[in-house]
Amino acid sequence: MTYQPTPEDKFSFGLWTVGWQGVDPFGVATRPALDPVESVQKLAELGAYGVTFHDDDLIPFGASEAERESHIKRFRQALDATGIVVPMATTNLFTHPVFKDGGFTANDRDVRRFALRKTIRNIDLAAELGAKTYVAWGGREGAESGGAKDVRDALDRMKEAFDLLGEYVVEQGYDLRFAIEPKPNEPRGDILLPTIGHALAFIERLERPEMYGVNPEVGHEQMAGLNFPHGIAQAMWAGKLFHLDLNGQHGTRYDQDLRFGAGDLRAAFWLVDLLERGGYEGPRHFDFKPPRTEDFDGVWASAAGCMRNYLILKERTAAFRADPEVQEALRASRLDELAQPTAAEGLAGLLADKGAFEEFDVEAAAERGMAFERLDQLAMDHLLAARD
Ligand SMILES: [Mn+2]
Repeated sequence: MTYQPTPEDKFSFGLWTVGWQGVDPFGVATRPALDPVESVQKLAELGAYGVTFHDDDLIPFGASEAERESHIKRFRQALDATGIVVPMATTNLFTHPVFKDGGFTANDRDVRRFALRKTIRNIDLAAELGAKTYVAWGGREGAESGGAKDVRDALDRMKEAFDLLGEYVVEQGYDLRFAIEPKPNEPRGDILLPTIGHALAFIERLERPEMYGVNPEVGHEQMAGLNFPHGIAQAMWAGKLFHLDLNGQHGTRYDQDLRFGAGDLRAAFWLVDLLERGGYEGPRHFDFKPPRTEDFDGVWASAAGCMRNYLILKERTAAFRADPEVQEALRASRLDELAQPTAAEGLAGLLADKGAFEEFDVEAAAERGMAFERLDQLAMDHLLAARD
């Protein structure tokens, strides 16, 4: 295996990932700005298929109409020349100081109206460039103190914003769906819709719930101490995994945005297993930050590493599933039984079945081992390539 990515692997990167200059709360930039055109060319060389962007990644905030057109034109030429596509776009509602208290849920009504218009403007561009998914990460939608935000009012405003955006997309006839990106904190002390579960529940309160799904990020769920593959599985089960952000994170600390495969490698193994077995057909999108220790060689090594690690894990999980000993171990752990309905014959049948209760040998069932440890060690052996 060479682990050489091709466009068929559907790997995509945000312009803001490889273009991150290394500005953090304690230090200034360690790398110069990267021209989006160069990013597109380099990502194409590395074997990626797509690039994504916030409006401000492509067109500097406050640019004139003429400047805007020229940035878009150059970008479009790079896309055409390389065959790189734009599967997703999103809005920056967090960098400019006007968004210090949020966009869709800012207490200032005029800021909320500006945020909606800024989003709508970039939705037009996203549709023009062929994007099918519009991501919304509300990084500044939150608070640092209890009295500062009436969360129920803020959720009303969040719903209002998404309903208006959905109405706009329907009116324009765009083939575009929204993906809400949860995050528990950072930059706000507490962010609204902090986890996949919160976002899934919120979506069901919208006027057109079918237009909205989630864009979960590995590190964001892990910052909340949650099991990312479990969250992804529930999003898939709900038909709501519209997009996802792959990266790496070491547990509950600041948002590390390490390259995919760094951080919790076992979670990454089970995630790739789930995506590849579960029929996820969307982009494998990387939202990471090449550490500020790196020069541009390190940036591209980091981007290549994201894709390489995905392909290695894809191979490792396929080998795990194909191994006859694993299949036997899965049966020993009764995964096939979990896939069977508990009472296919219906409630009456369950109530009439003495074997289910009156004559059930509770003690014998309690004594049965589940054989999960053997199964998990087989997974470890495959992950570490110790069974080849
Ligand atoms: Mn992140």
